[in-house]
Amino acid sequence: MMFEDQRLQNIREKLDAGARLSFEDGVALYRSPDILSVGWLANRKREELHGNVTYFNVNRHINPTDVCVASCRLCAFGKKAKDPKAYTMSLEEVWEKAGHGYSEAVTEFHIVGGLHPELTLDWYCEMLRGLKQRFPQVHLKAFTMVEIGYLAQRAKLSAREVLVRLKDAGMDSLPGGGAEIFHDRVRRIICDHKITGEQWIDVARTAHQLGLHSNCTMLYGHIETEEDRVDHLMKLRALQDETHGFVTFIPLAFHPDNTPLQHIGKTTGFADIREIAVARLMLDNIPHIKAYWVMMTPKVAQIAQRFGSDDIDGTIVEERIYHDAGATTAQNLRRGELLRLIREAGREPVERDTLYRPVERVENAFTVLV
Ligand code: V47
Repeated sequence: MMFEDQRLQNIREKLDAGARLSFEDGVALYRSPDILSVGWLANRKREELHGNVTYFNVNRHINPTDVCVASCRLCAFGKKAKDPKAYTMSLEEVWEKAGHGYSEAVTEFHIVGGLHPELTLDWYCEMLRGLKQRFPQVHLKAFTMVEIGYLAQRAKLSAREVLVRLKDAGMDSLPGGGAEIFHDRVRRIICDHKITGEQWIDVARTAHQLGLHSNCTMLYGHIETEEDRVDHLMKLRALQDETHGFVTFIPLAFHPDNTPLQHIGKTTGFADIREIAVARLMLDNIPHIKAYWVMMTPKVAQIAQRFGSDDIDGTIVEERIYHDAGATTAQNLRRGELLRLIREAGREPVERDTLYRPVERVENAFTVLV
């Protein structure tokens, strides 16, 4: 089979020869109208890496505070401390929230929040210790690189020192948020109060050097160009060559509702699917590509399982960041529904823990097989 689009045909020949895709190849993948051929290439790579398996997990999101000193235009979640609608949980409330709806099935707490001007590094360490004490078997995937950078600035410590202390207190890995688009021109407009793209990469490098795995993300569908997206993916790929610390890449579609960028339209199904496929092809060294159903809807996340994705996130309990920005998806998907979505896509569902070890149900409980 030959592709009609000559640029795609060249890319296919490069991939057949085991060569790495270039910046120009990335732009061509974004610009080709032939989404089926782009998807075919991505699916081939996905099956090479993961066969027929689609991974999912069972986690609970905990957002201890929405108070944030930054005022990122992309965000509908953060609030100023004096806003009557803002909230900050006490430590007891965090621990209580973690236990609310908790069952043996939960293998991960995903913990992120605003950049709070008063909560200290010690407070966060105590929060982690309290969670580990109460839920010793649950993996703590906590704090974006942006939160680490802010805690370091406030505590007048290096990011390394902050990471060491949080790791000692129980942090097991880091989620991928806060990366947005690394290019300065875009960052100045959508998130000018956040650490720079270079700083994000530096914090991730340090985390990986300390033996902590992390995820990585890219926020697309706002004011960025195709070149900005390829640049972002190539920066992630370069760091991964160095550290091998990234586990999963998650493309995040911008949700404009309730943000100062409301005039920007929502992403389309075509754009969401293409993002998964291009990521799979450009990020040849990052093991997993997640189609986050909360953001893309379960229907699109299902189709993504044939366009390069091997992960659909999971039965999340309570999500806030996307729902504050207008997401109308359910806040959780029952296990049975998730299994049906995966099976109807012709894939074999495998429940995983954060580091992709299979989890099996044994006598009504869930244990991790190592
Ligand atoms: O960093 C914020 C994005 C991210 C909006 O690591 C928005 O497993 C769209 O990183 N529209 C947080 N996006 C979510 C995140 C994540 C999600 C699921 C799994 C993992 C993981 C990480 O959400 C932020 C930002 O990029 N975000 N506001 C918005 N209005």
